[in-house]
Amino acid sequence: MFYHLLYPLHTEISAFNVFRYITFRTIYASLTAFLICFLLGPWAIRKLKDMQVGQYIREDGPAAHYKKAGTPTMGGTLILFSIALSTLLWSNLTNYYIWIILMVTVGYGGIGFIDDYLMQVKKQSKGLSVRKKFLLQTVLAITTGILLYAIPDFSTRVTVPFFKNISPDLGWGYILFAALIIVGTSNAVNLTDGLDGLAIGPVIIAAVTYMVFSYVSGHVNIADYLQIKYVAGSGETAVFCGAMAGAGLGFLWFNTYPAQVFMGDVGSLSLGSALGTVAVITKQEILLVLVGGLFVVEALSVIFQVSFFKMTNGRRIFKMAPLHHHFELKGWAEPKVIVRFWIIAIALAMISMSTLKLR
Ligand code: 57M
Repeated sequence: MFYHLLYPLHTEISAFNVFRYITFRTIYASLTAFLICFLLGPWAIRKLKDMQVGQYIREDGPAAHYKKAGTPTMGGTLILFSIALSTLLWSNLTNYYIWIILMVTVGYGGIGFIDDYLMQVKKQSKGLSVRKKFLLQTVLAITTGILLYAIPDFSTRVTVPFFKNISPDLGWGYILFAALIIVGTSNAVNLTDGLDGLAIGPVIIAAVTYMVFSYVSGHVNIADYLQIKYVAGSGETAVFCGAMAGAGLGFLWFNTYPAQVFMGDVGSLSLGSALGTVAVITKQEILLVLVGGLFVVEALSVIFQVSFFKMTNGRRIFKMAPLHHHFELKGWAEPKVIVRFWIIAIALAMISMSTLKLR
């Protein structure tokens, strides 16, 4: 909004020229989202407590979690609000990608919100059924794929990290591919969200990584220099990524161990879907497996554990899945698991950035 209101005034006040720059707007989008989350956090936590949106803790989980009973959840509502407001304030609202990514993020947030609301407020033990949740996620992801496919110059080629000469063209199959990435990332972040700050930390790291990729893929000269796919208009999604990282930091202030609030499905599903969508828009789709490697490993630990459990009538590979529970049950203190997982996420982000040169 500032771009539309203030930049045109640069002819009279030359300082307003700064609103033209994506870099400037990205930094201020991060700060705005951070401040909204940070300042409204205490009020939001009080409100959630008043509404008795307290987390129920499963008795079959690690015993260390029993003391978390009653911690307010659905803090993701605040994250979503901060991201959306900050993006609307700082981005160029004529950019198609901004509306697509806002639609996906708010849409997935809505699915998570219904699930949380049924469980936490209406006290229905199951919330949305797994089937309904998956169906809604798939419909929204396929709609996103179609909207992107409909953009005349949007490429249906897939970028393969480290191999600049390999980029298979999926044609209309790209719609399904994009949907798979969005649904997969959303659920993987959801599975990771089981320790204080465990999901939001790597979400911030991935958002910052994709902020860089958004900027370079949307800059014709830099994209050409780095020999990566140029996506006209994708630079603006850097503003969204900045808002996501800022909101994440503001939320982490309250979600860090010992957490005063959890994000709930409204947070985890929406943040995961946002990362998946940015990866698709910037044409760095497969790279997300590396950038979000931690989410992938957590999801794989569940797939292997559940398959092995079923095949062997109750035997396990890990002490408990997802993987973070395994380390907790091995006796690692919760903050140790969290920080070590963050360290891995940072290392993976650095390797991912290196693909800009190693190709
Ligand atoms: C969400 N949710 C947390 C909170 C958060 C198929 C199966 C593996 C699925 C998996 C599952 O349901 N995962 C999805 C995980 C829950 O957190 C809430 O959920 C929101 C995210 N959706 O925002 O509202 C608990 O996680 C802890 N937590 C924190 N700090 C945070 O910042 O400590 C969350 C956020 C919270 C809190 O304790 O209550 C969760 O874990 O439920 N299921 C599991 O993860 C279960 N695994 C399991 O059953 N494994 C089996 C295999 C055979 C399937 C096994 O390995 O034996 C575990 N989760 C729990 N108990 N709670 C194990 C049992």
